[in-house]
Amino acid sequence: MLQRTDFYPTRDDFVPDMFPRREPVVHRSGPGRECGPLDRRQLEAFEQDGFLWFEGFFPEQAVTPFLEELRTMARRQDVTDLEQVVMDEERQSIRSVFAMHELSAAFDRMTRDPRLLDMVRQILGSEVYIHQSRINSKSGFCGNGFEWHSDFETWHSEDGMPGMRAVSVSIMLTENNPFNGPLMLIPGSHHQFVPCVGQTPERNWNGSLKHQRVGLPSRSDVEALTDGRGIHAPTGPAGSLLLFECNTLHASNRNMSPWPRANLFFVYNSVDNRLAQPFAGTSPRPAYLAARTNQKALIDSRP
Ligand code: 6CS
Ligand code: FE
Repeated sequence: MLQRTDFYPTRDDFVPDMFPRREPVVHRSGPGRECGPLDRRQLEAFEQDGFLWFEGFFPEQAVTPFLEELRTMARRQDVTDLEQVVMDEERQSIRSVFAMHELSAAFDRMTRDPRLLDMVRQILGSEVYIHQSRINSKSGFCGNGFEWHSDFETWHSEDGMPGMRAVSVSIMLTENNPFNGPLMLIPGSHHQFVPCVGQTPERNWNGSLKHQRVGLPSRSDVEALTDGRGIHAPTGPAGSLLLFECNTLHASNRNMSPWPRANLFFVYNSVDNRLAQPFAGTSPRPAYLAARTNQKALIDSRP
C-alpha cells in the first residue's frame, strides 16, 4: 500500500502555518555514501543554504550546442506545437521545453554525466532517476518571470512526490547577469515547508507552466523567510552550475535586458522517494512533467 499520510498539507482553503521539514537535507545512508566529490564545506553550505553555485563548472563551448539545439527547435512548427513545449504569452518565443532528455541525445548524456550524478547521489544518499527535465528560456525584452515558489510543493501536490529527497541541477546556457532575469533563491528557506492557500484545479498544468496561480506562498511568508537571510541571485558565465534543493524558495524576474537567459534543469529524485498519487487529489500530470514509468536508477555515462 503506497504511503498516503500527507505530511505536507497544502493547496486548501485553510492551511497550517509554515513548519520544519521532516527529511534531512543531506541524506547519510550506508557506508561509502559519505564519500563523493563534495567536500565537508560544500555539504555544510548546501545543508545551510539549500543551494550550491559553481561558476564556470563547464567550459562555455560545452553548453553552446544546447543553445543551438534550442534555436533550431524554435524554428520548427512540429516542435513548437508539442504539448511539452511551452511558448511565452505572445507565442513569440519558447519559454520552456520539458523532457528535453527524451528529445535530445546530448541532453540525455548530460543528465548522466558522472560529475553531476556523483554529487547528487552523495547529497541524496541513494541512486537517483530523472523526475523532470526542462530548458527554461527568457528571450531579451520579453521573457517573463516566475513567482516565488517551492518546486517540492508543486511536485508533492500535483505529482505525488512523498518527501523532500530531490535535487535540481541547473546549467547556465547563457551568461546569467543581474539584468537578464537570473534565478533568485532565499538561502535557508528549504528548512521550512510553506503550505499555500488555494485548491488545485484539474489539469492545472495547462496554465501553471506559463503563469503559476496556485502553490504560491503568501507574501508575509516570503518576507518572513528573507528575514536575516536576504535573497541570492547567482550570476556567472554560460557553463556555470547551480544545485538547489527541491524545497528552496526561488523566483525570477522578467528579462528587461536585450540579452537572452537560458538554463537547463534536471530534477533528480531518490529511488527511495518514488511518486505516489498526487496529494492534491488531482489527476497525475503528463509524463513529460513527472516521470512515472521510467523511474529506474540512472546509469552514469562513465566511459
Ligand atoms: O510545475 C513544475 O513542475 C514546474 N514549475 C515551476 C514553477 N518550477 C518547477 C517546475 O519546472
Ligand atoms: Fe521552480
